[in-house]
Amino acid sequence: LFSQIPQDQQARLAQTFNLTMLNRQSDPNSDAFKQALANADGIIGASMSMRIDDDFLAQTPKLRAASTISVGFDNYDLAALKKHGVRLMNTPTVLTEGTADLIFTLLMATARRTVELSNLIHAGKWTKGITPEHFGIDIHGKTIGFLGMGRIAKALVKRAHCGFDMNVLYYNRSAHSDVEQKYNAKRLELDDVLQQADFVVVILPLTAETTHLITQQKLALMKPSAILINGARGKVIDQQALTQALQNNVIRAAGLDVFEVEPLPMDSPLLKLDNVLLSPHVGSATVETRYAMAKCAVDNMIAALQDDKPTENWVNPEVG
Ligand code: 8YV
Repeated sequence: LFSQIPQDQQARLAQTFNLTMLNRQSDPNSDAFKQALANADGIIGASMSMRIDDDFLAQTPKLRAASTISVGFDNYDLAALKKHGVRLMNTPTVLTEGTADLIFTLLMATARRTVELSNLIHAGKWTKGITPEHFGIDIHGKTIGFLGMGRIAKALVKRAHCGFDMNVLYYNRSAHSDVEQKYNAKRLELDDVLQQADFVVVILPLTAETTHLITQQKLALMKPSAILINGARGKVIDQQALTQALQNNVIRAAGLDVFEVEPLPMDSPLLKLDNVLLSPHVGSATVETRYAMAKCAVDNMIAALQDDKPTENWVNPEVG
C-alpha cells in the first residue's frame, strides 16, 4: 500500500493478503522496501510523483495488478506494464462530482477574488469602502470553454449551464452529442475556444499530445479579461509561460489546483502574484470522495487478484 487506506478497507484486504505500508517517508533503498516490492502481487495507490516504469517494475517480479487511487494514471508507463504483464485499474466515477465541486469553487473564488479579499480583512485593511480595484467579475451568463469533455467536464457543464446560465464551448478529440443536445454546448477548435471563452477550464488527461498544450502563443489568444482554471495536470500548461502571462496581464487571472512540480516549490514566482489562486491538488480531497476512492481501489484489487475478474475500471485490457 502506497497510500493511507481507511482501516475498514485495509481489513477487507487483510482477509486475503499480507499488507505492507510503503509511504512517502519509506526509504526506497532500504532492505524492507526492496523486500516488499520483490514479494508484491499487487500495489495500491502510488502517488502522482512516483513513476511506475520499467525500472520500478524490474523490482517487482511477482506483480500482477496495480490499483491507483486516482482517475489519472499518467505516472504509470503503459508500455512497461504491458511488458511486465501488470493490470492497471483506476477510480473514475466516484470522484467526478467532488472534483467538479472543487474546480467550480476555484473558478468562482478566482472570479470574485474571495481569498484575496478575505486576506485583506485578516490583514486589518478593511478600513474604508471597497473600491473598483477590488471588484471581481460576473460568472453568470458568461461563456465557459472546456479543454476536454470527460466525466468531470460534463459534471462542470451541468453546474455552469443549469446553475449559472453559462454558454458552453468545448475542445475535444471526439464530439459529445449528449452535452450538445442537453446543454447546447458547441465543439470548436482549440484556438476558437481560447479566443471566445471568458473562463477556460483545463480538464483533460496528461498524455504526450496534451503536454504543454497551452503555450505562450495559446495564452496570447485568450481575452485579456479571461480566467484560466487548471484541474487536470500541471504539465498541460507551460507554467513559465502562464506565470509571465499573469505578470503581464495577458489574461486576468488563473485558478490552479495542479502544477508542473508538486508540491509547488517555495521559490515559485506564482507565489508572488495576486492574480492567481492556488490549491494544493485537492480536487478529490473530501472525506466522502477519498473514502469512496480508497474503497473502489480495494474493490479493484480484490477483483483482479482474488476473483481474477476484469473490472470496469481496468485501464489496460491489453494485459490479459
Ligand atoms: C489524486 C487526481 O488521486 O484522480 C486524480 O487523477 O489527480 C487526484 O484525485 C489525488 O490527489 C491523490 O493522489
